[in-house]
Amino acid sequence: MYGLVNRAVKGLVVREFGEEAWQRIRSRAGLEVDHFGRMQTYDDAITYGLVTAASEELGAPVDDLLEAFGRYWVLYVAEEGYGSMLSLAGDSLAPFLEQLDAMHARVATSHVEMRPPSFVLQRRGDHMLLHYHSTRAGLGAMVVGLLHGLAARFDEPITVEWRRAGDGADHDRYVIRAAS
Ligand code: 1MF
Repeated sequence: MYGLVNRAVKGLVVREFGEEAWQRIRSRAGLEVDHFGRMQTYDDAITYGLVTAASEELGAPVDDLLEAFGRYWVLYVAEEGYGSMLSLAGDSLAPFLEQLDAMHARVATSHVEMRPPSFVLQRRGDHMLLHYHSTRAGLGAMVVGLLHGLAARFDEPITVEWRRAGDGADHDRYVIRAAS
């Protein structure tokens, strides 16, 4: 994944747990360097290794960390120069999600090594159903966080029910409802 992702992992750990925790996690993950180039691509194993090490070091389930990461990502990329891209993509949840593949396609035209996920949104009366397809395994909890991060950005409270791949579908799905 692009270094931007590993930088965000570091940013979240440092913000929530401090620089020392980050150094322990980095060393547990076996990483010798403490710098990730934004536009450089890194083996996915580095990102997974960081999340696993963080889970062990902090005694927190991987899925909790992935969800926190998803929330953080929305803030992080907005501060790292992608705020106008997010703004152009929509100012409420449903339109934003409906054009997420188009946004990723635009980012991928200049960053050819990107392997973006794909999201399909179905509007269904009192709720929405989001389908998530990815080339990567094990990241479903992150999407829960991404949705809550977007909901906070749009000031649009929601509940999210994660339906993991299995019974009836080969991919993760999310039932999104307005909350009050
Ligand atoms: O393949 C990749 O390297 C990759 C990196 C980030 C693929 C996707 C993403 C973004 N995505 C992260 C989880 C992917 C999990 C998966 O593969 O199943 C989050 C997508 C997302 C969902 C909801 C709301 C917003 C979202 O993201 C917005 C976004 C997406 C991509 C970027 C920024 C914001 C981005 C921009 C530049 C990148 C990499 C990602 O690379 C750079 C950075 C600086 C200079 C040059 C290239």
